[in-house]
Amino acid sequence: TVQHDTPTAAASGAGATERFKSDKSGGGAGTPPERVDLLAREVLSAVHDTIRRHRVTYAEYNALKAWLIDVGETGEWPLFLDVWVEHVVEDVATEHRQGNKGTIEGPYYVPDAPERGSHGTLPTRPDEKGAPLTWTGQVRSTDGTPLPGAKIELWHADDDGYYSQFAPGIPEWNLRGTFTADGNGEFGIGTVRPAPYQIPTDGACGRLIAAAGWHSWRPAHLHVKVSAPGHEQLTAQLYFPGDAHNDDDIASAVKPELMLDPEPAADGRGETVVYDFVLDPV
Ligand code: MBD
Ligand code: FE
Repeated sequence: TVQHDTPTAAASGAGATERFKSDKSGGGAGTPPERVDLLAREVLSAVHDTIRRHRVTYAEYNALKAWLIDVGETGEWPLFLDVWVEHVVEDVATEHRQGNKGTIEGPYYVPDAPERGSHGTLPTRPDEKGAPLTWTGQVRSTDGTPLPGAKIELWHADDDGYYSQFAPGIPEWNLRGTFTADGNGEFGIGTVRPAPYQIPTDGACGRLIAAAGWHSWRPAHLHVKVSAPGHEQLTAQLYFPGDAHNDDDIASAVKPELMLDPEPAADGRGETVVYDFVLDPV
């Protein structure tokens, strides 16, 4: 492969940064000054306390400064924040829910993936690697009412751990699609089982992981966003039992409620799984 066809942290970082700027960067505008003052002061004071408690040196301060510059230059602010911070924001934002548990969105969501109907398959390449996975389910409200027309947006990495639109050489909407629940709120999705995922190791986040002696793995996961009129949108990820990283996800995004229970398919082709969603009314 030539250089520009090789997936790099900087290229996926640039993609994630662009994506964020166009979809979400206006979201926090209008945060009142009292709130900015409070939060900024508390975060800075936590940093100051750490410096005093551990007698941080100039060498360490400069290492941090170099690293922060590097995070920006490799475009990894979305990755860094989503891996090490978003899970707490998500917990706080969804703690009141009666319906499905959710988890973090991560940096690789793209809105408006092509429609696949109520029962269909995600777009795959002819030689797509990974065991076939057939998933059926129903979307309901917390009172048990089915939600016909609910939207299920699904996206996941390929067997090499790459997401379309964030790594080179993958068709634009590969392994991304939008499904619409039928008159009973039911849906059926065919895809391939994803592989465990390693966050890019050749950027600033990878350098932090190496310097701290951590690992860079997330368990295999399917990302979803589920929405229906009059209901809170659910952002979740679904996981597979037995994955080596279910208990030590680098992004701290696994919850027991999000574990799938796949079974070998009756026709011998891969696996089938049933997983329903329950949405909270707004
Ligand atoms: C991912 O695929 C992901 O889901 C998260 C949360 C962070 C980095 C890469
Ligand atoms: Fe992911």
